[in-house]
Amino acid sequence: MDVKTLQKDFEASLTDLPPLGMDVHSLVEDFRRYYSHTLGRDRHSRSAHYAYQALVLSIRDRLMERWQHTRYAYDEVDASHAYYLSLEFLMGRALGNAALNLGLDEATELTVRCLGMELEELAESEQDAGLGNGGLGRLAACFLDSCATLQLPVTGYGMRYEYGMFRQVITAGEQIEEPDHWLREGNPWELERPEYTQRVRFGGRIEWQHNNQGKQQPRWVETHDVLAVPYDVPIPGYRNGTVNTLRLWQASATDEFNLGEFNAGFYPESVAAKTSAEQITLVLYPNDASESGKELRLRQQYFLASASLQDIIARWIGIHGHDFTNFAEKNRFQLNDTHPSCAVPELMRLLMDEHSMGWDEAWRITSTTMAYTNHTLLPEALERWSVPTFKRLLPRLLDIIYEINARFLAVVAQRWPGDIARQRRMSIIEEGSTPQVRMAYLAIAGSFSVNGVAALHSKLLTEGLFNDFFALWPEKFNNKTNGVTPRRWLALCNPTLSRLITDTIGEGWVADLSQLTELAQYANNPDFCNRWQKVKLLNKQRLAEMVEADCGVSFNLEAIFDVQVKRIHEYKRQLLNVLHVIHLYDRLKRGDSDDWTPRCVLIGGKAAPGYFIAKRIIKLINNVAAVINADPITTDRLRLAFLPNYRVTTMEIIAPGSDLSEQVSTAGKEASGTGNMKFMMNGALTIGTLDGANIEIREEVGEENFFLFGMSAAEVNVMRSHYDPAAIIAADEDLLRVMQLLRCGHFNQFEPGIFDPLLHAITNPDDLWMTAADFRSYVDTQQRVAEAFRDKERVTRMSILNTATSGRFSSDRTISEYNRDIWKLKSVAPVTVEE
Ligand code: 26W
Repeated sequence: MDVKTLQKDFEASLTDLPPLGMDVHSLVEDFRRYYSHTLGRDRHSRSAHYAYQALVLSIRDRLMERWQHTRYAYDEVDASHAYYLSLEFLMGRALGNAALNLGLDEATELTVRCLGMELEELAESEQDAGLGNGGLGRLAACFLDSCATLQLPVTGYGMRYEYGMFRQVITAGEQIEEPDHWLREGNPWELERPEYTQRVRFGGRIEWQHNNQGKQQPRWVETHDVLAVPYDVPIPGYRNGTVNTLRLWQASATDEFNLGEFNAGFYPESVAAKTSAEQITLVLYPNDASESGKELRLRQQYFLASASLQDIIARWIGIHGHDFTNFAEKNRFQLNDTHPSCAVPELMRLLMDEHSMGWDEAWRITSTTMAYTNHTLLPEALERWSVPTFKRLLPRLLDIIYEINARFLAVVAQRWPGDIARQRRMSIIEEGSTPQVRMAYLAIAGSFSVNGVAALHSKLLTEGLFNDFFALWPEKFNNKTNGVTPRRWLALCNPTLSRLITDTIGEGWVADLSQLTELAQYANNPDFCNRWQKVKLLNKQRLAEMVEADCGVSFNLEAIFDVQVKRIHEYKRQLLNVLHVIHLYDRLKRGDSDDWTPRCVLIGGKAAPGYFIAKRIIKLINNVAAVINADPITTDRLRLAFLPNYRVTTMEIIAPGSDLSEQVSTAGKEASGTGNMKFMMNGALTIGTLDGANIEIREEVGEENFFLFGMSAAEVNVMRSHYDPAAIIAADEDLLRVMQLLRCGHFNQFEPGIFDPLLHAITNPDDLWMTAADFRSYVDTQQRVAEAFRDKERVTRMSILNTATSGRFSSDRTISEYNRDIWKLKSVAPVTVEE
């Protein structure tokens, strides 16, 4: 055959490759080839690790086909696109999810069995992609799954941190952080795309020049440049042929870094500068809800915003040339909190300085494409950057921010003439000894949409934190109650319950979770209830095995599995939970144990490494656990365990095996919560305050199926001025006894004084979280929980109704609302790969 013919055949076959088989035989065939030919293993080197690699490569090929077809389909109709900009994507493992969404789950199971292995064993080879702290990062991951499932042209843009969320090890009851080098053994799920590398500039200064029209044009010179290299991760929709993209940027030094120093003979110094450039994507900041103001963090934020926008603009120009007329119509940027909000001034800069647009046109585009989601009301989490730091790192951006602010304050002055106090309050630049850029205000001024993440949260934003802005632009503000993906958080993590549900109402619920309401009619069906209980027991067993292995504590399967897993923070009140456990222990000790309901309490979560009180709370949980678990009086009646290194993968075991979900934050502090939704979907009952999405959960399931306690957000605010924890403790015998046990060092016999900071926090009249105030109501409500659990039929019915009414908390619903109200994208179905 001559070369020409070969070439033609090759070209044709590239665009028209025969589809890969989706049956077991094709999968086994590919698996075998990858295992022996690609990875060079044989039956003597049988290892879970290489089997995992071979399996991923086989599945990945099937993703690739659909990925290409999805891109073609979007290009074909020149689809409008949304971009989800986030410093965090907490993806967890990909294998099970890819197999499920591609419809390869059964074929995968069988393939692995052919080798005499179990899928679970192989899956353990995969490290969690822990590129996030908590709720905000996991929400981003759930959203991507829903966008692909709804066939929306949405791309995630994030950071390829070399070290993700730290690994938490517990030593002598204390948290130790270990680096999470998750990429050590390679990441078969990513595809490096060096051809789309972008250049991001830092530092330098601005030079003003006349351009050929005689206009002053800025030049950003003497910059220190860093390359941004994209790695693409496929995001498969649920059995619909769509595969979207998560594009993660990695920092890489330019080749000409520090030429000056090279020439001056400082070779090692200049090679060292490479490290400083590449530091940008070295590590995820492990702070959740408190802002640290570190310069490297600002570098990360700008790096993400700039690389992503340049990438998007380059693609635009590739298709439309330099005509930006329809750019605003075709593009939407969703800012996941203020972290990527440099995107506002950066888009202005790119349009004006690099694409010669005037201010007004650039502002029209920016302010009609940006949308901002707020995830917290805590004032300490609101990001500000010092003006001097900003100026040194991003001088041109700061100029643009000042201009945005000047124009914005003119609007404020026009609306409220002479109201200087209000101008000062609303200014994007906070005056003071060191002036600060208020990133939330910048994001609001630059966006056409601002949303909170649960009804209460959105209401509190407009009444409090952002009230001035709400008065100015009420039309911008809206609510989008969070959701979680039912693929990972029910279908994948709870196969036994999924089978029962599908047997009962069909399989439509996976892509349309509202169908779960059909389960309600079986809540009184004895046969169904029986099966429901059996499933729960199996899942409790799985959870108990993990607790035994990771904590060395044995959980009694007859007991209530009472679980609180989330980041450790004072506002989330793990302390309140511990006080209750100590109270139960005290009751056993004093013989108040008639009609006792056995209870196993599990707490897990990471503390920010610099958050002293949170780390001390972990220590308290572990010390209390050690004392009560060792006391024979608690045998089969009470257990407490702290689960180390809580992450996405452990939640996949926890949610299905839990009876009771602890959502006990001080009302008005938890923006939404999403763990609460995962528990509900899997049939756990909730004990919770009127906070975040708990309110909406209770509305859906009905108050008789939800254990409500504590003050409302309004009551919390009223009590603030006259809060007297000492009086509350003195008047409550149970709480007094708990405090006495703590004070006398019952849980720290050989570590005197270590819990004094916690005791002080509880008894402080300025305690923002008002732990003592809700103790009575919490303990009484836990007593009602215990009574309910003595009636098996009743709790089974309640459990079924929780799952049945959880449809609203699918992220498919949330994303449909984002799309209806903010993005307005059309869904696009790719040509399906022939099977
Ligand atoms: C600057 C440091 C920093 C880092 C993270 C500040 C703030 C954050 C986020 C607010 C942390 C976070 O994850 N927030 C959570 O977002 C979830 C998704 O919307 C909500 O469900 C949680 O209630 C909220 O705490």
